[in-house]
Amino acid sequence: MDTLNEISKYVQEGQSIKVRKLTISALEKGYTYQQILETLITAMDIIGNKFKKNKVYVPEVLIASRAFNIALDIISPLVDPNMSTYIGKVVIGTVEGDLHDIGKNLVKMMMVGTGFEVIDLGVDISPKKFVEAVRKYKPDIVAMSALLTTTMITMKNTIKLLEEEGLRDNITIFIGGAPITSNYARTIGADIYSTDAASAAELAKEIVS
Ligand code: B1M
Repeated sequence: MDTLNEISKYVQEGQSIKVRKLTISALEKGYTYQQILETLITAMDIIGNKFKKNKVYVPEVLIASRAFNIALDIISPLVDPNMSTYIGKVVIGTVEGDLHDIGKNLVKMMMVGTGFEVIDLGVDISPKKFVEAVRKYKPDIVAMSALLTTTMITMKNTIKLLEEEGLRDNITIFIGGAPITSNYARTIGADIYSTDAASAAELAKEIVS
């Protein structure tokens, strides 16, 4: 089995230590970060489909996600921009009540690679925390991710609170995540929406330049 197939297998099995070693080894062998990323995303797709069909359950998905994020941490520095390409500042987080962070981490990685300074607030971020972060960091863009139909509503609450606090006008609100659509983005007053991490970074770049 080649190294990429092994990474896929062990991500699916949630074997973080093996995934860490194999990711480092894959880079040493000359695999690109894009090849490794593709492998990781495919492995999560496989797990996601099994989850949907009740062939695996939350604990298995959770450990697979941990293994995914460990590998992502290893490859992320490879897409760091050099400082001269700095194009703007983004505050990013997964919305309140939502613990899904893989998509958010990918968006962050691609945005960093495009030249943004990204302040990652983490998961389960309430409207109040987004507002505090906007006051503190003065970003160009507030990026919110949601994976649950039950949590996407808090994006609307965050935009509302930013408006109430007089902070909405100077920032671009960017939203995304599996249940989000362009229609939903329009309805809640977000400025941009994208379906995937690569286009998220490209759109964000267009907005600030
Ligand atoms: Co959850 N989960 N989960 N889960 N989980 C989903 C989302 C689900 C679709 C599974 C299913 O098929 N039933 C379902 C949601 C149903 C719904 O709301 N319609 C679901 C559920 C129900 C739940 C729980 C309620 C399960 C339970 O407890 N019974 C629970 C909720 C916990 C909570 O958040 N409060 C739960 C828990 C979990 C785990 C903790 C086990 C784990 C998350 C671990 C982690 O993230 N660290 C997990 C996972 C991994 C999944 C699936 C399997 C995979 C999600 C993922 O990471 N995909 C997911 C099923 C699926 O999607 N097939 C599922 C890979 C990732 C690359 O894609 O995040 O979509 P994604 O990101 C994409 C785009 O959406 C976009 O870019 C990325 C690709 O480039 N994108 C953005 C994302 N954010 C963006 C932001 C942007 C722009 C683009 O701009 C700002």
